[in-house]
Amino acid sequence: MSDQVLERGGQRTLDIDPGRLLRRIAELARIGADPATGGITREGFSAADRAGRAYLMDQARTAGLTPAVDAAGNIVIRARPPGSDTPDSAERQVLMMGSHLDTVVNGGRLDGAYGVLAALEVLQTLTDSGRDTACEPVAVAFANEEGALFPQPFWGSMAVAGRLAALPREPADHHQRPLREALRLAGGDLDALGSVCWPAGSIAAYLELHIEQGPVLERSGSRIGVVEAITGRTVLTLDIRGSAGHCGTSPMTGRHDALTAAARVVLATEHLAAERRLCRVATVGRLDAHPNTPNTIAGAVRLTVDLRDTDIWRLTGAEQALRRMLRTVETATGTRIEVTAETRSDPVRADLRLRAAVAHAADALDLTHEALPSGAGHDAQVVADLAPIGMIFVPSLGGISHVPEEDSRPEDLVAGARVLLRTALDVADGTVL
Ligand code: HGY
Ligand code: MN
Ligand code: MN
Repeated sequence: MSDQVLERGGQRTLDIDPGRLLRRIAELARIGADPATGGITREGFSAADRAGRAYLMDQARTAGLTPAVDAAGNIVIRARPPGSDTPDSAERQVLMMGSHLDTVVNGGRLDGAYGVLAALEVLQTLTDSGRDTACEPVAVAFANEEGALFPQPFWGSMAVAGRLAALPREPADHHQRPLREALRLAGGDLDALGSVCWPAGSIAAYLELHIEQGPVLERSGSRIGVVEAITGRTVLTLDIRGSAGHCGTSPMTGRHDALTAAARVVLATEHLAAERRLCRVATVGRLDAHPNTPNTIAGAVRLTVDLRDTDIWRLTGAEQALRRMLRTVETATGTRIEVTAETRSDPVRADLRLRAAVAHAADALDLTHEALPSGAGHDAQVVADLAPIGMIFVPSLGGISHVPEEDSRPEDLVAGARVLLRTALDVADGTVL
């Protein structure tokens, strides 16, 4: 039962149901799992992602909660059907908790999924307890946070924050398949994105529980991470257009080889961060060549650039340096390079009051904790447009993530969810903000 009590120094408080949380994490991890690699692939708006979303909504209904899908494909889970609130409760602000269900390709079972299932567990625990709270707790699974198939990362949280009003182009996946149908199959509607935006002031706070995905907590031995800031992130899609041709009959001079142009871009992107240190990290993670045939000169290449830094001016400067470099590559290779900004997410700082609440909750649970920045991006940095944000980390074994070996100790997963519950209780009771 979720209303187990947790005795802590004599104090009796509400507790989650650890077995139920760990069971759901294990069940969800089977969806999109590749037995050959042990990795999980549930790219945003893919069939596997839809299966993971269906699992979450089934669990919510079985728990007596009400899941709903908004036009961007976000899953919003409430204790009662929308509109069924009593007049006074209808005015209540929301305490939003959540993360994302979609994964990278061949990724891990915890990135995103842990935070969503912990949010569900906390919502279920609070609802079952029958407590009246000043804020209405809500659990959210943001759609397509990773941008693994449709390369607009933070898609769902950007819609909630009203950032998708003017789409740079008709969203399509890396194979040019339009998003419209995939979004519809997930319950969304590309023509109704404006309805997804939450009104200013409607969210009292947003809390996201997540694995650290880095080595800091494991090395220090702290059980809980109190996130102080989230890195800024710029994700660009580059379309390089050259001239395809026969690789045997085309002389080396006069070629407009899109793949050699791409190679220059890949190495120059690494150079921006590794040698020139213009930003903290710079990565080309995906590259699709066309026609991608051994004996044909590539006529077109699409690749992604991911730049990160905690300083917005360094991030901006790195992007400008990249764009200057692209002009040089165009001239040297006779290709044209078109740049689309998929997302520019500023670095954000967590709310000091929420940081203090997370630290207080960890103390109450006798859990050691430390403040640390996040090198990973999170929906929280977009929701920060609308509300104060707080993030809670638990240690990642080996400090690795986005790989099948991504893992955390069960006791840490439970501890993190307990900190989320205790923090949510304080925020929902109106004693924090
Ligand atoms: O890329 C990131 O930092 C996150 O995993 N989406
Ligand atoms: Mn991730
Ligand atoms: Mn994540």
